[in-house]
Amino acid sequence: MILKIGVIGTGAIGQDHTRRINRVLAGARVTALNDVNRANAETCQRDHAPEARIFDDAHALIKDADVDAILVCSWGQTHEDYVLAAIAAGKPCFCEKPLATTAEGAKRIVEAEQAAGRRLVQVGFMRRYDPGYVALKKAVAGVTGAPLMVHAAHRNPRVGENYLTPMAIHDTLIHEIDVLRWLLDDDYVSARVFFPRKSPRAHENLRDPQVVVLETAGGVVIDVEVFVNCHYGYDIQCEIVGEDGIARLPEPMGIQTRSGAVLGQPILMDWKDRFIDSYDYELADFLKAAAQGTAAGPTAWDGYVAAVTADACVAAQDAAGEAVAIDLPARPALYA
Ligand code: NAI
Ligand code: ISE
Repeated sequence: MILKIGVIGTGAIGQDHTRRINRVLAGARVTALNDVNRANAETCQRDHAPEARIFDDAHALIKDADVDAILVCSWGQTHEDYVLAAIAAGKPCFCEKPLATTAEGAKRIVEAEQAAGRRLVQVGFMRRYDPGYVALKKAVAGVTGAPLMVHAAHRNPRVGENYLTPMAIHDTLIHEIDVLRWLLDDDYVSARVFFPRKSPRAHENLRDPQVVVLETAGGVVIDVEVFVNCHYGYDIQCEIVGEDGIARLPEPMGIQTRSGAVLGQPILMDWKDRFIDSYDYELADFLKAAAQGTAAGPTAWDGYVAAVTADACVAAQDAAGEAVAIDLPARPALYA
């Protein structure tokens, strides 16, 4: 059986996921596309899914009998509405991060999924599928011994004028919030944010860089540098310091050169290239589970925990270095 997929939001990642489903992965076809900007859906249809129908109404796409599962790849503030509609239609739904832009929104999704009685939502936290992070998790379970500290960095070459200070959390740090919690198998209890001197490359309404310090229930202290105008590349770093040793996230593969008295290795510039394998693996996982009428991978609960943590980090941006507490309710049985 070929699974029929409807994609909502056909910008950068919606087009890339459509390409992935139709040209890289087996078992599914994109049959329906929607975007508030119809021209983007037409570009996606022309380049990656010539047989797909374009819907002017995303809700009609979700309900259509010729759509078995949904990919939500529109802007973050639209995710909740579409994911709730997919759950109401009983269709598996892959939602790009963030699951919702508020913790209340993510909670409504968790409650709807619990009421449906089965998992229907996978959140696009693709780093859990990255071979480097998978190897790091194995190292944490073995060679490093119990973790004490994590040093991490999330650097983008540049961002546009519409990227504001809280987006460094909701849009960017959100990946570390999820993957570090998964790596450590621990939850966060507090967040602090520190702002060094502002980079002259950051536009007027953005405080960049910033350092987020998270503390976990198990007493691990994590510092993450978020620097979205670093200029030189898309650079993701992570080092775990444990009782018995240290483990670092491997650099992406790149040819090493020796020339002009310099030992060199290229640095990627685009997030699409840095995690290209993980996007393939996360969607393969989604398609496999969706064919059984359910969802796998990062859960709506993970999306909710990330949203609660992100809200605390945004509050900490205005707390002059003071700690903001992170309180989580008990994890529902569906996500045990
Ligand atoms: P984009 O701006 O390139 O594309 C978003 C598309 O959604 C646009 O074509 C826009 O017209 C459309 N759209 C907006 N509101 C809509 C609505 N109500 N209904 C239907 N379509 C709507 O943005 P991009 O970079 O593709 O990001 C989309 C989502 O994917 C965001 O939530 C972002 O955080 C996430 N993302 C995840 C990445 C990852 O590494 N997992 C990487 C990049 C983006
Ligand atoms: C973007 O939306 C992503 O998800 C990328 O992975 C991240 O590195 C970037 O900062 C975000 O803007």
